[in-house]
Formats: sequence, structure tokens, C-alpha cells
Amino acid sequence: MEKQKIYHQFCKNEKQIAILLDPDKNTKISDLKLRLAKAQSMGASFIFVGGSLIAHSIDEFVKQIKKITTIPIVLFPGSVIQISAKADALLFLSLISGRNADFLIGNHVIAAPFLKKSELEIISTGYLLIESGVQTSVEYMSYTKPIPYSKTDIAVATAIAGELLGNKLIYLEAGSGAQRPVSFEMINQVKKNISVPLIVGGGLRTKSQIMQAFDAGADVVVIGTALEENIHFADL
Ligand code: 1GP
Repeated sequence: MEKQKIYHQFCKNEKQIAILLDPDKNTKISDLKLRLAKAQSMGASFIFVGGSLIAHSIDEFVKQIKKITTIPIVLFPGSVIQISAKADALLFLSLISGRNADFLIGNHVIAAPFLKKSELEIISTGYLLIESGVQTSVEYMSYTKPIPYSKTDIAVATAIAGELLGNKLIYLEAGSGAQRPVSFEMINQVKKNISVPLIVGGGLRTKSQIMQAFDAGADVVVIGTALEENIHFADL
């Protein structure tokens, strides 16, 4: 595969959509086909694959997706067992809003020998969890505290630190199914202070929220729950 092909796609100077598919929530092939058809019609640039638990094989899931669509598959792993060499790329997430060493470097060390041998494109990503009203799976599973909703200055400083440490993407995450998405003020301020692409996800449920996130400075928005709940969501 062309070197850094997927990363170059992230860096395109245009607003892009990623559809998040959880292997455990897309067990029926008919649902998966519907969601991928929707992803295609929305013009999604990426299919993110990941979740908090793992009841189904990631390898099989990636293979199924590949049979249905040519949209690039980017792993968004909740843990080291959510890695498949059959995907196109992997977000090598470092949970830099937290202070749990396992999610900053520990899991990365465990996965590194496998990743080095694989042909996966590895994209270093600074992952910031932002408080969103209720405790989310990411917060619970990672044993980390999110950045408070209104503490824009802390989010900005964290994102800058991530970029200075070499992160190639910054991801502002409210958590899957979040009650409220990351504030548009926070998106705006983080975007102004970094030069790498900015991904925003968690709790984006309406077309207007997506547009506002784009207007505030998100380069890529991630949609998971909204599409799981309503296949007719946001005819973009
Ligand atoms: C979660 O950002 C993603 O990691 C998507 O969140 O499921 O709320 O769309 P939703």
C-alpha cells in the first residue's frame, strides 16, 4: 500500500465523516449492509472499527466489511485484542487526557511487535476524553478522568502537548452515546492551536450538530450511535 495513504486522506483540506461500527453491535449481516450503504451515500471517508468489549472476531468483521465496501477501514481499538492485520490503518491511540500508564504507553508496548510486522498503517493519535454529562464506557474502562466540559484551556494545552509529542491526529471524544457532544467552543479553540487534523466524536446525533462541529473546526466527525439508532439519520 502507498505509504501513509490513509493519513494523507485525513489531511485533505475538506470536511470528512467517519462511521464507527462496533463488531458487537453489527452482528446481523443485513444491518451491516444497510449501515455501509448509508456510509457510502453520506460520502463517508472512513469506517472506524472498535468498541469497549469484544464478543465477536475483529478479523471476521473486517473481512465482512471489505466484501461490502471499498471505504478504508481504520481500527479504533478499545484494547489490544481489537487489532486486525486485515484493516487498512490503526489509530494508535494514546489517552493523553488521562494518567493511566496502560493507556498512555503500556498497551502500545504489548501491541508494537505485532504492529511492526503487519502492513497496517499506524497513525499516532492523541486521544482526549471530555466530560459529557454521564460516565461513559471509555471513562469506566480506562480508569481515567475526563477533562471537565468547560475546561477549554486544559483541552487546548493537552492537544498542544500531544502534537509536540508527535501525535499526527488529535481526537476530541465525548464518549460513545454521550449526552452532549464536546462544546463547539472547545473544538474551536483546540483547532486554532494545533496544525494536525482534528477528529471530533461522541454524542453527535443531528445533522445540525455535525455541521456546527465542522464549522467550529472539526476536520473529521465520527458517527456511531446515531446511525445504530436510526438508519435514516441525517441525510447529508
Ligand atoms: C465514539 O466518537 C465515537 O468513540 C462515536 O460516538 O457513538 O456517540 O456517535 P457516538
